Amino acid sequence: MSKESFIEALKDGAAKLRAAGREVTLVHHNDADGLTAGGILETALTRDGFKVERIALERIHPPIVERIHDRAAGHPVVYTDLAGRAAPVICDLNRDRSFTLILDHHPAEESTSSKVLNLSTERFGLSGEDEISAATAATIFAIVLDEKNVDLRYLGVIGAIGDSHDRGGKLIAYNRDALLDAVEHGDIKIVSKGSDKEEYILTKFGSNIPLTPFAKSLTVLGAAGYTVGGPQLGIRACFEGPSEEYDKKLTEMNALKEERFNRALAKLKSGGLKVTPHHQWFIVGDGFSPMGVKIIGEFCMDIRDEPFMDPTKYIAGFQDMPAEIPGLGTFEWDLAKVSMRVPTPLGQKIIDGEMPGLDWLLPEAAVKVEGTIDACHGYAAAALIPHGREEELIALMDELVEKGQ
Ligand SMILES: [Mn+2]
Repeated sequence: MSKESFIEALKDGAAKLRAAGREVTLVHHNDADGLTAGGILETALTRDGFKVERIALERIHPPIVERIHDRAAGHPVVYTDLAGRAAPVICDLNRDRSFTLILDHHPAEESTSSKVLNLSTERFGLSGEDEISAATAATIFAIVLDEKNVDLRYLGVIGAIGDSHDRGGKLIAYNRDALLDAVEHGDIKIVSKGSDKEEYILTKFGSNIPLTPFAKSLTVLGAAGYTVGGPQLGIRACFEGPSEEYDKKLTEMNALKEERFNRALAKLKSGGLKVTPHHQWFIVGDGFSPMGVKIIGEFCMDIRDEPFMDPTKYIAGFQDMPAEIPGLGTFEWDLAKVSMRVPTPLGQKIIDGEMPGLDWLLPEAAVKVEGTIDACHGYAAAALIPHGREEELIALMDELVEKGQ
C-alpha cells in the first residue's frame, strides 16, 4: 500500500469516470478541506470536458444520498471529503445506477458494488489524519486527469491547513509535496519559525495573505454560512482571492454566531440546562438558524469548561436539522442533530479509561432511538435522531454509563 498504488487506482477511476458519461454530480463537504477539494475537482473535471453540478453537504444521510442518485439518473457521481465510511450505504441506494467515485481521506468501508469505487486514501495507507487532506488527494486525481492541473496544488495546502494537518508545526508527507509544488509555482511562501515550525503565506492573489486564518475563514463561511451561499462564496475566494463580498459575509457570519451563542449561553445559565446523573444537555431548536448544524458542536466545545458546567458530566446539545438542503430541495424528515463534547477533566478520565468514550456511548444509544451516526471520537461525537426522542437518548446513555463502569 503506497502512493503508487493510490495513483494506479486513481488512473483506473479516471478511465471509468470518463467512460461513464460527460455530466457529473460532484458532492463535497462544507469545511475548508471539503470546499477546496470540491473546487479542485470542479475545475479539473470542467477542464476535462465534463459538465459539473456541485453540491456542498454537511453530512451524508441516507435520504440525501438517495435523492442525489435519483437525480443523477445514471450520470456519474463523485464524492470528496466525505462518504468513505458510507460506501456500503451508497452502494445500496445507488442500486447500480451511477458510476460513483469516492475520493475521501477518512477511515473508510469497502464498497459492496462494482459501480462504486471507494478510493479513500486510508485504504492505501495514506493517513487522512495528517499526511493527506481530501484537497491534496483531489489535486493528485486532478494531475492524473491532466498534468497541467499541477496549478491547483496550493488548494491542497489550504485544505490541509483547514483540517489542521500542521498540528506538529508544519505540513508533512503528501501535503508537503503539494506545498512544495505550490511554492515552486509561486502561489505560497514558507516562513520558517524555527526548526520545527512553519507558517504559510498565500501569494497567489498578489498580496500576502496569511494562509491559516484564510483556511479557518473558509470553514466559517462553509459551515455557519451553509444555507446562505457560504460554500459558493468560499470556493470563489479560493480561485480569485477574498473579495469585498467575502469579507462582508464573513463579518456577518462571525457577528451572527456571536450573537446567537450569547443568547443560547444566557438561556443555559437561566435554567435551560437539564441535568441527569451523567449528562448535562439542552435543546437550541432552530435558535442557530440559518447557520448549519455543524455549529451545535462548536457551541458545545465553547462552553465545555464554563464555570456553570459540571466538569464530571457529558455535554449534549440538540439542534434542528433543517428540512431544506441547498441544491437538493426539501425533505420529509423531522430530525435533530445531537452533538456531544466533554469538559476537560472528563476528557482526561476517558483517556485514562475510567469513563466510557463518546465513540462508544453515543452510537450505542443512538441506534436504539433510530438515529444515524456521524463521525465519533472519544471526546466528540454527533448523530441525527428523530425529534422528540432527545430525553430517551439521554436516559439510555445514563444507563449505559452505569453499566459500562
Ligand atoms: Mn477533510
